[in-house]
Amino acid sequence: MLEAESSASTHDAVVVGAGFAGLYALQRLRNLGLSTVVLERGDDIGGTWFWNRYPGARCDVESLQYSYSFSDELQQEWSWSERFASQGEILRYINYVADRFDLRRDITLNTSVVRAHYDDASAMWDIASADGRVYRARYVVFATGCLSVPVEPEINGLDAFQGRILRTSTWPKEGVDFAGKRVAIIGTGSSGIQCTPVIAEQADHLFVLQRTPNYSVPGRNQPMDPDFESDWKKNYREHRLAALATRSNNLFNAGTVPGRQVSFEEREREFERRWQVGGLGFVYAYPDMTSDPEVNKHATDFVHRKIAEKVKKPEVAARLVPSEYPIGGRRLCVDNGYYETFNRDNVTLIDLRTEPLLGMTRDGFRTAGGEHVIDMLVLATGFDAFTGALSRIDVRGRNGLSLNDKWADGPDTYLGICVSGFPNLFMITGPGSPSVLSNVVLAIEMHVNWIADCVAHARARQARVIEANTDAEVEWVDKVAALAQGTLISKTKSWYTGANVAGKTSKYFLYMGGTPAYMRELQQAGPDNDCPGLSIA
Ligand code: NA7
Repeated sequence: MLEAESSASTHDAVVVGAGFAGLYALQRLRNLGLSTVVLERGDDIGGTWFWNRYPGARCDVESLQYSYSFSDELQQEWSWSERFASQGEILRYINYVADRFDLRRDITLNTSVVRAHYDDASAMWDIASADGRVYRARYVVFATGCLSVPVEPEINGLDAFQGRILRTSTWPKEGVDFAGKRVAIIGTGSSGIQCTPVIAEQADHLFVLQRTPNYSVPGRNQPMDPDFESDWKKNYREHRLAALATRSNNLFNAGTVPGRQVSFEEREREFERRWQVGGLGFVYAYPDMTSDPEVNKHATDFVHRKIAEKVKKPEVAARLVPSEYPIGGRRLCVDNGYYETFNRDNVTLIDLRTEPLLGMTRDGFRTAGGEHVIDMLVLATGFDAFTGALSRIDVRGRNGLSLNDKWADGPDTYLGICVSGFPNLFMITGPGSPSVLSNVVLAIEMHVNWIADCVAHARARQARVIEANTDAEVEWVDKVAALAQGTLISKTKSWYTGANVAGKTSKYFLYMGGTPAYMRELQQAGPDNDCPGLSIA
């Protein structure tokens, strides 16, 4: 029991997080008639798009797809200005949605949730913030994001550095002036790859400290074509349904004929065509891109050649070519001029594999090759994905069971939404669901709709408790593991497998069966079938 419980404010539901997921959860739960409050640690809404405001931040899903589908009026009235929306435009969109659906009145900002304890007797959750406020609610919905807790890298002497340290994951709202500055960036994942070209254009000198090269395809971002947009809007519903019928609920014009069945020359033409179109569609050229070694090697070699063509100095190109893993093992990056940046005179690539980083000094950084003076250090070093946010909250279910204890060997869930022993707790895009392998806005809507339908079902039966059955959870965990078995993703070290966080249990965090199969699972597990994997009492 929490100390300030007597002064707790009581609600039907508490939603934690006011990003895409939290806002839609509020909208749906409120429409069910539930008194709902959203608690957000930031001083404004937007989640990922609130925090990651580094220069060059942009979505890698096309803007007409990376948006809510729940309201056709919204779909029709909002206009995206570019093929891939910038962070700023997505944040404006989220704010527009909050105003349009009058969501702000139920959102409490500057509220960092630190504890959520379930009380068996009342079947209620007591949720406490860092500043001691307590909220009681029947339901708690964690809309805390898959990539919301940054990893603080272990770098010797970081405290000794007298210059400015910036993090892509918590970029200053007022922006940063790089003019005349010597800058170093650590991290060459999506965040690093996106901001490198922009910082290079402004800074006096930029050092890019690369530990593992990543694969990146050109985004070929461009202003929105008004004809394309209006055509899309005329058939929005059909486009959404078509997207949901694909594995990643994303229209990439995915190829259906296996690459193995076509000639090398034909594959080469198709890779080139997709390379020119730009974006993540490159890895959807063939259904066996990541499963057939020959097709995968061809795609990998193709990108290696492209890097060598773009980067003028062969020794620099050689360092940028990923050799540790084939394409598709990690999340593919989408860039706007990343490789070309290394042709600039004011950019130096430092390969930490051959020239290890020894640490920071007062005035810069030191590698095995010597010391470099810098004014600013940018950390683009990634996130404690999937479980990071929940593991930092003291969540306790039945009989005081701690979620961290329950998940000591990995995050067992039912559908990636519920956890047995934790009644009335829901996660949106939680571990064990497709989450980041899909267009996450539609994945969020799918989860919120399922949760809302289950809550409505329970309320219609005047039930107080919705809880995943242990058997159903075990079955789900086995299914997730079986689907991941042998995949390139499961064999490659990355944040997808938890390998980027020291000591993190490497388990299967993602459902890899694709969206249509996952939707069938949700349908079978939902109220239409009387929620067979849940105890509703
Ligand atoms: P990522 O993709 O996890 O990238 C983090 C990068 O930081 C990666 O290149 C890491 O190298 C590097 N890193 C981390 N720690 C260190 C240390 N100590 N020294 C040197 N380099 C380090 O995170 P992002 O933010 O770029 O992208 C995450 C997702 O957000 C992205 O896929 C989109 O979906 C949005 P490593 O590869 O571990 O050797």
